[in-house]
Amino acid sequence: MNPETAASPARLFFALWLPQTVARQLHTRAGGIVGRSGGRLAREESLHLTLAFLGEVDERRLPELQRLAADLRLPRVPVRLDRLGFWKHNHIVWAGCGEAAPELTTLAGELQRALVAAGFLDAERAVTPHVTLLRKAAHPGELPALPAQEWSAGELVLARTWRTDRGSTYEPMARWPLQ
Ligand code: 2AM
Repeated sequence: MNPETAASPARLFFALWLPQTVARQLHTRAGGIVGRSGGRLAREESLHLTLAFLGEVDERRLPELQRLAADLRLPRVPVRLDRLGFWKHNHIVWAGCGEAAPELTTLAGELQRALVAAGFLDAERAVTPHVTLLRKAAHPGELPALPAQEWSAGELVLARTWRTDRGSTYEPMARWPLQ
């Protein structure tokens, strides 16, 4: 095991991963903001939109979790990110959308319902769809407009995160197609 991860067990979450072209666009834009805001740029390859955060899961329950995800069988999700924003309470700069597609709300809702029923989550939580671009940022001032970034998400991803000295690391573990 990587010594950096030994002291902090993996925590799991479900997400939509960004296509490479969109991730590159957003990472480049975030690179243009960090000079004003400071903070830590999320790595281009780890950019994602979280649907449900589970925290630590006993690895003996992983097969059950994987079956749960495989049984969902939900449609592809159109995603449109068209604005940049800053949240003071957690110091992140994000890309998000005015209104989430109903397919995204349905996917997050069905997923969370199944996770609650199986005891992986205490309660459902409303999802505010966003992609975190910068962490530990100060107020960046007025943010530039974001030309809409649109794609059709075709995979539900189970990923893990762990904290290291250099921030959090995110790694996809399993994927299921959305049709
Ligand atoms: P964030 O980007 O808004 O910080 C992996 O940590 C992902 O799960 C991140 O996208 C993070 O959202 C989200 N996350 C982390 N801790 C969470 C929590 N306690 N509740 C909800 N989402 C969380």
